[in-house]
Amino acid sequence: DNIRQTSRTSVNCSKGPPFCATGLKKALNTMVNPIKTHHRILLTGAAGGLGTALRSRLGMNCDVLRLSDKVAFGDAHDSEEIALADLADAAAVDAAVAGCDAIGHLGGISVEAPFEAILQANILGVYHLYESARKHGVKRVVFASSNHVTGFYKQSETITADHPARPDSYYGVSKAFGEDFSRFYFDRYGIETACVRIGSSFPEPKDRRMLATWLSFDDLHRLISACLSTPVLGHSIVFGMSDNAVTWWDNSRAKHIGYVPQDSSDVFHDAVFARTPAPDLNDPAAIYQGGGFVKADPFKKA
Ligand code: NAI
Ligand code: 15L
Repeated sequence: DNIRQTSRTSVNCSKGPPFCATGLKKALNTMVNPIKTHHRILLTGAAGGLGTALRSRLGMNCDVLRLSDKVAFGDAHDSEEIALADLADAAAVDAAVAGCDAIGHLGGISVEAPFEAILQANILGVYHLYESARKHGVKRVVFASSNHVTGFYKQSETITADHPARPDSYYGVSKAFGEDFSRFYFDRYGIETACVRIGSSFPEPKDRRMLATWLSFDDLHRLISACLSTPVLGHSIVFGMSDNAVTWWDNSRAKHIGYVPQDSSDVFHDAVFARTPAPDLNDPAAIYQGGGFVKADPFKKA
């Protein structure tokens, strides 16, 4: 009944669709002010670290930025709306999604945690979000996936979006679920999603591993803007990283998005090396891309 009849393909292909990265697209991507592509964008996880960083930036992409989280975080500024919602609450999520034409889904548990908590926020939460998107006709979602979908690849390996998932945690499994779930909603209902496997997005890299995984806040915004504005997004997987000298990820399957990072962890290299000890090369946290997540204990009381 609601199956899209048009032929849709995954666009994680090296050639990309006809509209893929052109010089013009790249130029738009690197502009300070990205193009306004949407009327009302919903940003979940708005009270979190990345939500806070994006709040001041994503307003450029839309007329109205609707901010959602399960915790209160103050009042709406100009051109903002606030819609508090626990992602585990289907009705609250539905109310937050209604009236939006794109979603940046950053809400949820962002570290390893007991499975029951992950289940509510990250698994049921994704289901509620996409169901609401389907009901309300939202056509494009940027999903904050994570490098922990592939955290059990070694740091000596370079992977593309075509490598099978190797989650390193319940958390990583939940992000792999989100990637598969969004793939299903693309194939079945035509909702386009960029699954952004964010590396480590913080003001600065905190340790040596993050020199490879770092994504600046400005590059995160550039990447999300590119995902929102590219003519054909399809269902895409893209690694969220800045232009770091050392990297474990190959984004050649996401060229159609036209993301061109402008920042690099390289400027922090010497300072990070000076303040952090050399890693024990037998430590799983130094062997695998997921770092400490590969040995995190979800059963340990905080
Ligand atoms: P964060 O933990 O600072 O923010 C997550 C937000 O989600 C919080 O404000 C929290 O209140 C909210 N939240 C948690 N459970 C919820 C629920 N049941 N209902 C509604 N809201 C809920 O995390 P951060 O760093 O801002 O990350 C944002 C997103 O990006 C997360 O999905 C995370 O998994 C993903 N990500 C972040 C990375 C990073 O380096 N910061 C790396 C990879 C992925
Ligand atoms: C993530 O997925 C987490 O949300 C973030 O807090 C960092 O730990 C990041 O990965 C990382 O791998 O550095």
